[in-house]
Amino acid sequence: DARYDFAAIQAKWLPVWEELQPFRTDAPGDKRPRKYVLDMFPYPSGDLHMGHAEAFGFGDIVARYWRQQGFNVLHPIGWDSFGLPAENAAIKRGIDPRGWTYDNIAQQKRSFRLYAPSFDWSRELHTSDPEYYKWNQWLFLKLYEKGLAYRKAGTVNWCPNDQTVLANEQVVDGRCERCGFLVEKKKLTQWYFRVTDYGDRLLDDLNQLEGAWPPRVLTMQRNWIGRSVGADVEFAIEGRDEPISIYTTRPDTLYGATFMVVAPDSDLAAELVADADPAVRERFDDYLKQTQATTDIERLSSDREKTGVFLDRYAVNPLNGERIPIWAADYVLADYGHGAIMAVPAHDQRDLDFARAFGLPVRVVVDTNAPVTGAIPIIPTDPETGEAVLPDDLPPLDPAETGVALTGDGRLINSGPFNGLSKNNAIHRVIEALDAASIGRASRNFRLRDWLISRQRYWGTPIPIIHCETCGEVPVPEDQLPVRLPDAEGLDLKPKGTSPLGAATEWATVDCPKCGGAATRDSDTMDTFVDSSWYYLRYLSANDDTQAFDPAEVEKWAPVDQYVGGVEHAILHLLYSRFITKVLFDLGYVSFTEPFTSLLNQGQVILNGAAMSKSKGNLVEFADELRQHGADALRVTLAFAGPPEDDIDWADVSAAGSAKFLARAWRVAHDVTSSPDVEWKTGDTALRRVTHRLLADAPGLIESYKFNVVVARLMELVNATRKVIDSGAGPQDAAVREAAETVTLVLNLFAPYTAEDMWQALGYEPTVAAQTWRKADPSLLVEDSVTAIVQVDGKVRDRFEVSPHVGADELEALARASEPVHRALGAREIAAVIVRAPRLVNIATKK
Ligand code: ANZ
Ligand code: ZN
Repeated sequence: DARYDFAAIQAKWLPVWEELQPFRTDAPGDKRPRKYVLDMFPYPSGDLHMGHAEAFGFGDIVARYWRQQGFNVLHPIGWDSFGLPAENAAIKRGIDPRGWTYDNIAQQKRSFRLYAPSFDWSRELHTSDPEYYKWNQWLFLKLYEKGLAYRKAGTVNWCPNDQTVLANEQVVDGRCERCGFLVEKKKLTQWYFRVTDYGDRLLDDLNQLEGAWPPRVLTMQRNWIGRSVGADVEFAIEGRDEPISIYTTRPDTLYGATFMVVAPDSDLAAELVADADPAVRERFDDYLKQTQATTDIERLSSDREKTGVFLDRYAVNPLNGERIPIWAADYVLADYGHGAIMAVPAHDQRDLDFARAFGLPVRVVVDTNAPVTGAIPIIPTDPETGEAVLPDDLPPLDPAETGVALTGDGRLINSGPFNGLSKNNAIHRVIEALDAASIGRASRNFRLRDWLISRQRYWGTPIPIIHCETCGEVPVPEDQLPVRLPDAEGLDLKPKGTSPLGAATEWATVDCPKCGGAATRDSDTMDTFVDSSWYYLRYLSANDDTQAFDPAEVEKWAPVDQYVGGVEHAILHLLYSRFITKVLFDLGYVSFTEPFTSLLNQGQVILNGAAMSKSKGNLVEFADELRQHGADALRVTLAFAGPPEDDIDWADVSAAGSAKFLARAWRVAHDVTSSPDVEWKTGDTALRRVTHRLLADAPGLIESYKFNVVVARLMELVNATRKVIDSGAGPQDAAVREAAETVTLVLNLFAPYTAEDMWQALGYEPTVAAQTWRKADPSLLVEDSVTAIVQVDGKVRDRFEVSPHVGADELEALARASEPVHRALGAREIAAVIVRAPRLVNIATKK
């Protein structure tokens, strides 16, 4: 009498699977259609944690499911193994980041093997291997050739404590994510990828993903890209040859522009005060310092008191010739639009707050009380006479007094030839007029910035550029890739504002590939988001040392059918992958423009309502859980906890309960006594119905990520099977075997070890994972029944269950065939039969 022992089952099947390698995808001549299921690859910062268990568990359900549906499924694994945590750990302990990284990879790998996702291990990759990062460099050069990788002096986030630039995502509430120091802005020469060139496509192509990506991710992407549509307008400046361009979304309000504001930290502001008198300059310099110590979030905040300085310069309104003062104020950002605005205080709240703070004029140019076509005006009445006051007669409330800007639609006033136009018409007409006079044009802007990809760090991909005094920037010739990272030994990795690689003199000193003269390597390394932007393609040719990826393999497998990962990557990683995919499309390397056809964001594993962390001391360790409950119970618990998108509170679930369920399922398979060649179409019909319902429903449920419902249905089937085994029909019933086999096949999605062991108990060879899904028998799928009533002369004589779709003829026939009805009728003759399918048959007899 065997007992369910997860550890023994794991130890039994792991070597069998490693021998069989059932998940390799490279068999020649494999004619099956293909699916590509991908989990976001892990960062090797320690052992795997519960979040990995969850995400990889879910990905594996999908991968195993498609395999059972007859697909050749690619489900690869690798490591995102460059990056700051390794370097910081190395600095702290005085060790090599390489050793730390690869030790962690080895640990995670051991845990993965035991957890047993259906990976194709033959494609394993590590982004920190030269075999991988060589192709990062290749990609960089492709972008460089296209003008999409460039170097510029720009304002960057700078942590004064860590002495390094920070990516936008490393700045949290204006502070350094790691040390908490206030982040400063600094002008540095850095490498960028020109993502903004792709702003329109990155935004518009999101429409293709509607319904296949979580709505909130689509929204986050849209907001991050932040396309705004408006116009550039040129303002002539007194005492300056060149006009100043401003960007506005409201060219219709141009007659209401009563002053201009430039960003204090823009080149333009510096130039405008260059010749100003000393008092003005001094005030400006003070204000600039204050601005530089202010975060963008503060600068953009609407409820902050407005500050600024007058620059003692004037611009000319291009439409009405009015002379307007130019101010510098921090609510205008240097790196958006042109870093300068026309201020229209009557219709823009920020401008109004500023005008009221400094006593600048406010002029209403859109009458927001006037009805515009299509809008139904609310007509107020005069409180004294009770008569309607026509909206045209109501003067708009004066923003200068109310402090509330008029931002709504309306009709133009105080605007010369544009008076009477609605806002939208006026926008078009003003742009036309500006265009005709060559002083403005339609334009748009993105919140999205170019991607700053250089890091002054050691543990990353060296940028394949050589700086030569004669030739300038020279790309490293492709046949000299990879530019290998020098050994960390002897290098000071501590952040000090310049790249540690620069100190590796022997490494950095090279001959210029163009002129042969003395030159130096670029010492920056790439943001690791570059590595992860295209790794999904590398899996397709992971062992190919002649190219980044084989276009023929890409054609076969990509794009990814199902991507699984955390919502923390909803913006940057996905945006960068989408960008690089579009670039590769434009370069002719791939034939699609979106990398991930559908996306599942799993929730977090939390504890007692709170996120788990080492510092809080509430960490549930994956390794402990694995040891205590086994891989299968863990997977089932995660799948059963609720919809996969929701957080899982580990305090509310029971891995022990899952283990009990698994033991019950396992027991059922071991109790089956009929042989595999039973007559399938026999046995307990009620049980067969439950079996076939599950076979029919599970595909739709899995495809809509309702994994928890499938587990619940499995539990139901196990219980129903147990009942029949313990009843008179017993373990030899064919329906019992059918049910047990179905449980095994479906359980393979959630609990592969248990399922494999059950499969063997049922008399089959490994592996159950290679078995195809069984088709439901439609005749066993009758829906719920309803009760039909038969009356004879108004008295109920019989009731029986029928299908809700029963036809009138069929129902009448059933009624006429009923024994009790026969008895009630006796010798009387039927006069009329009224049928109201499916619920009622009324029989009237002749009197
Ligand atoms: C005049 C105006 C009148 C504006 C009005 C708005 C309302 P989005 O939608 O975010 O693109 N703006 C332009 N460049 C700016 C900068 N560098 N820093 C801060 N603000 C800037 O917003 C575009 C609007 O934000 C522009 O339209 C401009 O103000 C301001 F009734 O121009 B508007
Ligand atoms: Zn040269």
